Amino acid sequence: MSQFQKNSEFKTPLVTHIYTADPSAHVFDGKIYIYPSHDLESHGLDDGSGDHFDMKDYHILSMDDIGAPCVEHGCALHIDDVPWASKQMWAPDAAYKNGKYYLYFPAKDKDGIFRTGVATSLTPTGPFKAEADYIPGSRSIDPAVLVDDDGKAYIYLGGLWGGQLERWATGEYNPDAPQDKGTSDEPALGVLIAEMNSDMLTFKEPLVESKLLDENGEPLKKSDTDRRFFEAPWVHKFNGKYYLSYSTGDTHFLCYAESDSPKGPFKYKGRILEPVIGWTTHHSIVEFKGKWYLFYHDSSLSGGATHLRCVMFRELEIAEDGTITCMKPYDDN
Ligand code: FUB
Repeated sequence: MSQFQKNSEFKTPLVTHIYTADPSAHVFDGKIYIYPSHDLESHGLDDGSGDHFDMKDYHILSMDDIGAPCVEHGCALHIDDVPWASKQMWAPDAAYKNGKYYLYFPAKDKDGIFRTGVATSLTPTGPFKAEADYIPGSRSIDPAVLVDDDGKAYIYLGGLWGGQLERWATGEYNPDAPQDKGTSDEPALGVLIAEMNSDMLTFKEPLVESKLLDENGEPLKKSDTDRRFFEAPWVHKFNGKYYLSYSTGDTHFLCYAESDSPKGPFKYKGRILEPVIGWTTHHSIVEFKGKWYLFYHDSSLSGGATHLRCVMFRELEIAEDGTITCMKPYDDN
């Protein structure tokens, strides 16, 4: 065995009494906190609309150490306590700044449009209090927030199909925009990025789309479904560079791209994880005690139900130049 811990030790769901997904892991005060979606049984159709992901609250997980028991801290925020939201509390993220913890989450507003909400707490496990309205200028799904070493914070978000990113392709909301099925050679839609104001509650500037670039510096095409951005953005910093990782959606890979700037442009570098059991793949990357970990989910706990998932983690191998070794989810690699 290398210096990397055997990943078979980690390949089990962190909790099994509830379904969890989309794990955003952070180290706060020397402990690992995981901010996942809380999957529920639903009556929505599994038809590409995302309606079968009908989540209503968030439950935060924590571990004192790698290998320590995982604690589930109860309901930290319920949709009934979010004045602007109507349904579908999807993949959240959290950040710490100004002595407070911030929970960022997507949900549909009363008009059925995905927006980003923010809620605050003095503790990492909540309960969180939601702001009265969604973040002005927000749209689509899967917010992830990076607080950089200089204290500046950036939000990354976006998701195709049920995540409605295509509906904003012109900058205006078009409910009739077709879903991108990956058949065109036009440039694929990219992740949306904005710097946050120092209050962490609002964007400092409008969201700007950042196209993912190929090895020649050209935007990845919509037809390049093995590499193009679909959803689940996450940014980690390693040796001064910024790494945007994301899901390719209908091809089910986790991939990553590199940039010298937190705002991109990001150049495609490779794959992180081969497809898992289930349709979606969504993750986060975090450093803890000098090692790097990939938190991710699959649908193994429910026997493969797309919308009933479970979160787990494994150690990630990252070379000095930032290259990440691609893993097969059911091997010990
Ligand atoms: O959990 C609902 C959605 O499924 C997330 O927002 C996507 O990233 C996908 O994991």
